[in-house]
Amino acid sequence: NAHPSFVLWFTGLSGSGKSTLANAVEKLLFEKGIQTYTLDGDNIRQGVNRGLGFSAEDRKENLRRIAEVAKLFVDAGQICFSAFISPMRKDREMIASIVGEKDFFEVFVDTPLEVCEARDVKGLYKKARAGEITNFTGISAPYEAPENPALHIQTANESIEDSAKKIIAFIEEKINK
Ligand code: GGZ
Repeated sequence: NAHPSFVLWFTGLSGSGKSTLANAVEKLLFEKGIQTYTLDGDNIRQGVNRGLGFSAEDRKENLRRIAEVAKLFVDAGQICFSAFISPMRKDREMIASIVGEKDFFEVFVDTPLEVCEARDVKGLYKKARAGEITNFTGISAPYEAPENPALHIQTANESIEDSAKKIIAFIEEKINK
């Protein structure tokens, strides 16, 4: 009854809903007896990656280390979710090659900047517009949208539950194959 292990890598702007979605999916899977682990800013940027900032170089190093950690979860037989902006295509390619192409699935949490900025849950967009935060993704730093994601989620048009169900369907398809 072992299930396959792999990484679902959520990419999208700050406030796009990456962690919220990963947590919703995690909860639904747990109810079905499938355990997952989510890497996100709360458990990574405060810990292993404390001290890294948001320059292009620091983001790359942030993501490289996270990819190595995600790979360990795959080695341990787990399903791992990873929720980081991961704005650059090149860096996501690096991640895929560290994790291993066959175990890496990109989930594009495609929430338009206007929507993320209107939500502004943490007030960061306001600060970025005021120049109090520099290098802010979508405002003063780039975001390169995935061209061919395994899953494309548009949170502006559907509920978290509906988005989560799509992701669950994708995972169950892989598990039952
Ligand atoms: C983007 C920033 C920045 C800058 C602080 N740019 O909404 P949040 O708060 O919780 O998510 C954002 C998080 C992004 O960290 P990641 O590790 O996901 O980024 S990356 O993949 O690019 O390395 C935001 C907060 O950190 N934050 N400053 N300048 N987001």
